[in-house]
Amino acid sequence: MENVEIARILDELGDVLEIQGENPFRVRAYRNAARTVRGHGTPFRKLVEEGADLTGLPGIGKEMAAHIRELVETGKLGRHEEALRSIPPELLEFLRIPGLGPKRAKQLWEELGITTVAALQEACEQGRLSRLKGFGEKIQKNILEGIESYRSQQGRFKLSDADQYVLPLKAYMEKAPGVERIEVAGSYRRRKETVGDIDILAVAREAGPIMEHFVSYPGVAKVQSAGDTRGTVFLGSGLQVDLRILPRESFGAALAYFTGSKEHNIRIRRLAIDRGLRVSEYGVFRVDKGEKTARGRGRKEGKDEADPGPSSGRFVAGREESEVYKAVGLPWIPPELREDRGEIEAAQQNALPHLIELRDLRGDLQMHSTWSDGQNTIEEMVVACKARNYEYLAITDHSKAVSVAGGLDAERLRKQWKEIEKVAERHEGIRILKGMEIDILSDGSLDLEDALLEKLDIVLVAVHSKFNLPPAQQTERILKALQHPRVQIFGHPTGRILNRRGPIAFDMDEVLSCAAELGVAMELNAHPDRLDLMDLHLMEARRRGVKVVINTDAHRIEDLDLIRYGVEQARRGWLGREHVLNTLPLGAFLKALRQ
Ligand code: DGT
Ligand code: CA
Ligand code: CA
Ligand code: ZN
Repeated sequence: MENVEIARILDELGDVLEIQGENPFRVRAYRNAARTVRGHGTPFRKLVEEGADLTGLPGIGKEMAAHIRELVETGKLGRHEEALRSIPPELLEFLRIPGLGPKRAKQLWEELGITTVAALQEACEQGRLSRLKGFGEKIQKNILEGIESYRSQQGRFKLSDADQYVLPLKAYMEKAPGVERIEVAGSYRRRKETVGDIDILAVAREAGPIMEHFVSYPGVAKVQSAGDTRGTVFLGSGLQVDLRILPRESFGAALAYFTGSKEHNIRIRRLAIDRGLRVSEYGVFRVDKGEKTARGRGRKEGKDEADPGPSSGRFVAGREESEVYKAVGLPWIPPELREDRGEIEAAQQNALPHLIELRDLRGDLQMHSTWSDGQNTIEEMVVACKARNYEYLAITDHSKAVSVAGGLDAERLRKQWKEIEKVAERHEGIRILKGMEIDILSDGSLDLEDALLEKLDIVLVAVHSKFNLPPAQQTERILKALQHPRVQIFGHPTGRILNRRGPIAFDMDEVLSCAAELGVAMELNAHPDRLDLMDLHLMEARRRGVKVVINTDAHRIEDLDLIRYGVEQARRGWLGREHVLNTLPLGAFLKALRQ
C-alpha cells in the first residue's frame, strides 16, 4: 500500500469521525497523521517492513503507528471499516460537494434525514434547507452548483447504458483486421451496477491496424491517445473507452488484471508473492533468486536496462485466466465476485458459491399491465412470459394511492381478477397469479383492505411516497408493513433510482432481520435503474437467510428481458439458486412464500 492510500484512509476516517461529532482533537490527529504520511519521502510500507519506529515522526503517535502498520500488513484498517459502517454510505460523498463540510453533512443527516446526494439536491430545489440553522438561500444555491460539478466529475454510467454502447462497439472491434479475440474487462465484466469507463482487450499479432480501426469507430467523439498498445477514446455520450492490445500468451493475465477489481488484484498479487511469483498484466512469472518481486525491479540479461521489462522472470502462465488463478493455488473465480468481499478465502477453501443463472428462473412476480401504468394488456404480458418459458407470473398493478400510475381501487381490482380468470382460460401451461403492488402508506398501513388482501395470490408491498421520513420513523413504517400477516414480498426496498434518487434512509439490518423472522421475501428489482436490493444488501440477506425474489417490474413486454440485470446483481450478491424463490417450480414456490 502506497503512502497516498494510507493517507486517504486516515483522512477518510477523520471525516467519518467528524461527521459523527467526535472530539475535534481526535479528528485533527487523523488529519495530521495523514498529512505526514502523504508528504513523506519514503514509502511507509518499507518503514514498516524494516520495523522502523514510526512514533518519532510528526503527528504519529502510538495509535497512528498501529493503524499504519495494520494498513501496510493487511491492506485494510478495521477501525476505518467499522467507522464506515456507522454512517449512511453516501454521506461521505457530501464532503466532496463544494460548499459542504462535515458539520453541514451531519446537520443534514440528523435534522433532515438527508443521506444521499439525490435527496440533498431535491431538498435544495424545494428550499427545504433554509429550515436549518446556518443554511441561507445563498448556501442552498451553492450546494446545488456544487452537486452539479460533483456529478459531472462522477459521471458513472448505468450498466444498461454501458451495454448500449459496448455491444455494438465490441461487434465492430471483432471485425478489425487481424484481430484474434476481443473481450471487455473492468467493472463492466464484473457487472457492477454502474461503470466509470470501458476496458477493452484485443489479441492480435499486429497492433497498428487494430488501433486505427478503433479510433475510426463512428461513435468516437474524441481520441485522447492512440499508442502502440493502448489507446483511449471518448464516445459521444462522454463514455471513455480504453483499448489494450496484447500478445496471445498474455491474454489471460491481462483479462484477469484488467477485470479487477483493484482490491481483488491486490490480494492475488500478494498470494503470488508468497509463492515466489509475480503477477502482472503480462503473465505470471517465477521470480529469480535474489530478485525483488516489485514490478520493474528485476533485471535480466539482454533486456533493456532502463526498462527491466514487463516480463522479467520466467513466464509460467498467462494464456488463459484460469491458469493465472491456478498459479496462485485458486480455482477460477467468477468476475462478479471479484471485489475482495471474501471470494479469495472462499476459493482457498474450495467453497465458492454456485451462482444463480438466468435459466434457473421460472417466473416473474412483479409486472404491470394496462390496468395501471403498464403498456401491454394482461394477455400480452402472459403470452410474453410463456415465450420466455416461465411457469408462472404475477400481475401486480398499483394500488389506489399511486393515482398518477392509475392505481386500482377495490372495484377495479375485482374487475381485473375477472379478466385474469378469462385470460387464464385461454392460456394453459402457465399460472397467472393475482398480485398487487400495494403501497405502504406513511403510517405503515397498507393501501388495500384486509378482505381483498386475503384473496390475492401475491402480496407485494412497496414505498412510493414520503421518502424523506427520519430514518427511525421510516424503519418503523416499513417494519409495521412487513408485520402485516398477508405481506409476502417487499418490493424495491430502498426505492433508489440510479443516478437520480438515492436509497431511502432506514435501518436495513433491522428490516432484514425482521424479514428473516417473518419469512417475508425481499425483492431484487432487476430494472437496471433500480437494482434494488443492491449487491451488498443481497450478501447480507443471504447471510441472514432472507429469501429473495428477482422481478423485472416490467411495464411493457420488452422489460421482461431486463431480468438478466437482476441475475447479474444476484451473482454479485453471492446468491445461488437456493436463495431465490422464483427458481422453484410453481407448487414449491407457493409453499415457500410466507403463508
Ligand atoms: P470503473 O471503470 O471505475 O467502473 O472500474 P474498473 O474496475 O473498471 O477500473 P478501471 O477502469 O480503472 O481499471 C480496470 C481494471 O484495471 C481494474 O478493475 C483493476 C485494474 N487496475 C487498474 N489500475 C490498477 C492499479 O493501480 N492496481 C491494480 N492492482 N489494478 C489496477
Ligand atoms: Ca473501467
Ligand atoms: Ca479504464
Ligand atoms: Zn413500485
